[in-house]
Amino acid sequence: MLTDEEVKRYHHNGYLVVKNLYDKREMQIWKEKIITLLKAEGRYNNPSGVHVFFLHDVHPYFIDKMRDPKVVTILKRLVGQNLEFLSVKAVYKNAETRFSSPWHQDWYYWKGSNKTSVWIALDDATIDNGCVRMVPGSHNKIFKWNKVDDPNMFNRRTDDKEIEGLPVDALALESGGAVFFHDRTLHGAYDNVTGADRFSFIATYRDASTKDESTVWDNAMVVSGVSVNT
Ligand SMILES: O=C(O)CCC(=O)C(=O)O
Repeated sequence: MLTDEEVKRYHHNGYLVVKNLYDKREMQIWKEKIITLLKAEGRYNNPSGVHVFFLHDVHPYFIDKMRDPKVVTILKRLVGQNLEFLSVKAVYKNAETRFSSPWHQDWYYWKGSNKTSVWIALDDATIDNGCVRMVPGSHNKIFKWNKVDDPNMFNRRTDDKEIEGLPVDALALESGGAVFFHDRTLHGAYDNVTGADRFSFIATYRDASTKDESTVWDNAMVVSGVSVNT
């Protein structure tokens, strides 16, 4: 259960780190399952190191994880009593996918109502192997962004020069740790200069009591309360 201080910090910074949300051994199981799923879909060698699983494609094992009270209880405190799960993204950086994830606000990709995502460390994430970094307070505005031709799937991004002079928090986290973040929080990840695995799993939810005009998702799973969208 979050303290009032943590909830306040989330609203102030646009993100909240929750260490040890999951057990390290459990993260190894998730990672092995994700590798099996990606291999089965022929996605494991995808040079982008990114794959989105929409609801119809999420394995029942992970459906249960996405509605686990462990994560839903926190989201209810941060977002509200009515919640829908939308999709989950595997980001698998390794010796072949070493590049940094560029600065962006997730909202560029989906628009509509605001969403909240949970970035989960499946491996220990450090500055050297590409942990995420966030600009605290950036969720209070939409930053300038460009559409670029990026085979690695990050084709909507904010130029590095927009970040100059802003505070940047590097979120090194041991596996099992999580970052809850607003979809306007400006974020990216460092290069993976170690070449070792740095896997993350990013689950996205929305406030189900707010009508969402986004066209990215055909369906959603209510994980708490009722929805005006489904
Ligand atoms: O490298 C990462 O894990 C961050 C990826 C990311 O920011 C995103 O997919 O929105």
